[in-house]
Amino acid sequence: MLLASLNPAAVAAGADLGDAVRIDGVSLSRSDLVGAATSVAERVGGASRVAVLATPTAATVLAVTGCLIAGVPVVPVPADVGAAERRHILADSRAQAWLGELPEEAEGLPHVPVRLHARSWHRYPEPSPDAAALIIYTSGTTGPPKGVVVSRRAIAADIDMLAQAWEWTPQDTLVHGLPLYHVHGLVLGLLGSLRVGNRFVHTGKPKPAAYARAVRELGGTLLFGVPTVWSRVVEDGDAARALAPARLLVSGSAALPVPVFDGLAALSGHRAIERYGSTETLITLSTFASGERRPGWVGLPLQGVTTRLVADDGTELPHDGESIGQLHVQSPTLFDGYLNRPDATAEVLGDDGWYHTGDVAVIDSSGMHRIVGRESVDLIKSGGFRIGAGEIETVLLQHAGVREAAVIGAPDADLGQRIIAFVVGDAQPDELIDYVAQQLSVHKRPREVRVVESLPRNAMGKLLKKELAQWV
Ligand code: MLC
Ligand code: AMP
Repeated sequence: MLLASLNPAAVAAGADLGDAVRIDGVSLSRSDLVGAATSVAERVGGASRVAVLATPTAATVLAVTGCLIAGVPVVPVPADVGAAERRHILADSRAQAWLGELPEEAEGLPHVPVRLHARSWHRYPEPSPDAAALIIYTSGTTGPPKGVVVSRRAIAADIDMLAQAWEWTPQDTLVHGLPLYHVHGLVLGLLGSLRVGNRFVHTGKPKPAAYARAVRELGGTLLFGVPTVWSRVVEDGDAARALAPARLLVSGSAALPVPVFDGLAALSGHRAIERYGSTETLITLSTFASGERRPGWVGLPLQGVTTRLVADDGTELPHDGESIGQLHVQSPTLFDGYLNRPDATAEVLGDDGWYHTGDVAVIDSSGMHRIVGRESVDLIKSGGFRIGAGEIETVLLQHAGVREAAVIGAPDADLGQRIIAFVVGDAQPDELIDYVAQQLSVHKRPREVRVVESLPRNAMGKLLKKELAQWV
């Protein structure tokens, strides 16, 4: 059973000890979760796909849980989604309804509300492990986001692998304040907790003081954050020191800078666990609760995962801690393809079952991995969000005041990378930042727009992004 801790028989037999989920001022026991989510399942059962505006609320928790009980694939929609991205996700996924919260514009879809106090004790048969659980939209280097089809089997396998690596048990209290529309917050944080059976606390926003409070007042033991969160925790020394009683601090979704690792260790006494993955593979590498934690390195393959390093000419490179190559992964947690995009799937998933991550890495003789960077400069990670430069350029070019646009990710101490757009035209920078926030998602907006006379191009007219990066 995917959400093993919600097994109705176990809940009825008294496994329901206190609150299982705390979010947005609402506490739900395991029996509340089963009753209310099964009531959701009754209302969506039979749908082929539903969209959930994934705000950090109890409605989102119950919507996703209800769909997983009924075997209805969920399309999580970013809580801060803009108009063009929302239309794309709905059209591409062919979601049949909005379940839970309604966005500003429903785009003509019917609405199925989530009722927090409704209860149903109907028992659903467990859907096939091969069935799709989630379709998560994620950015590529060009074009609009693609829907990554994630099976129930992949999710269950990943959580089990991580539970083993992190010695994660029902006695843990997992704390995070991350979005519930990506792998980190939704799959690992929420679904992980509902599978393992630990208490789950969502802090709303991942503010350092909120993490400190969750440890102090709620006994948080297992804390998740993207590097930006940990860097802000280190900046706030009191919050960092308050995390000392926790069991594990886990960082992922982007590279954890060594000074942040060191700062956390000095202030909280915790050497953070790093782990690495993607929407397409879920989490495949991690350091272990009982093993070495090496700053700047993301860890070893989880059980069942194999990796290889491949050179540009296709030959395999040695695991010598120095050779840099493209990282390929084989894992029971791989996605089932991009929805409606067999072409794009074939580009990253070989016939031999190896997924080409697009990341460049080294592996040492003990199997420890270091992520060196990405193959493409057009895939940006900002605050742990994956954002395609092409996606933003396309939107900017739709603005009447923009003739040319080029987007890069510049190094940023807080966000890892900061999105900067260079435009040729007569629009105002603030107006363009707002325009992207309204069309895509607020978190995809450029943090800076520079209006320039012309963009650097070679003799063929090709944009020279490396040169642009040097302008910053
Ligand atoms: C600012 N705001 C605007 C705006 N400018 N709103 C509208 N229009 C504009 N032009 C508002 C925002 O709405 C928000 O309001 C506030 O300003 C701050 O927003 P922000 O600047 O974007 O937040 P910031 O503090 O920079 O965010 C940092 C962060 C965030 C760490 C909280 O980046 C984050 O949550 N990252 C997590 C990403 C993640 O989970 N990735 C996992 C991918 S899965 P308000 O009111 O909302 O505060 C994956 C797999 C794996 O990668 O390995 O895990
Ligand atoms: P996403 O699909 O949003 O999960 O983004 C996946 C990408 O995030 C990976 O391909 C990496 O580029 C990056 N990533 C995730 N975790 C880490 C990590 N621990 N260190 C460095 N990069 C990471």
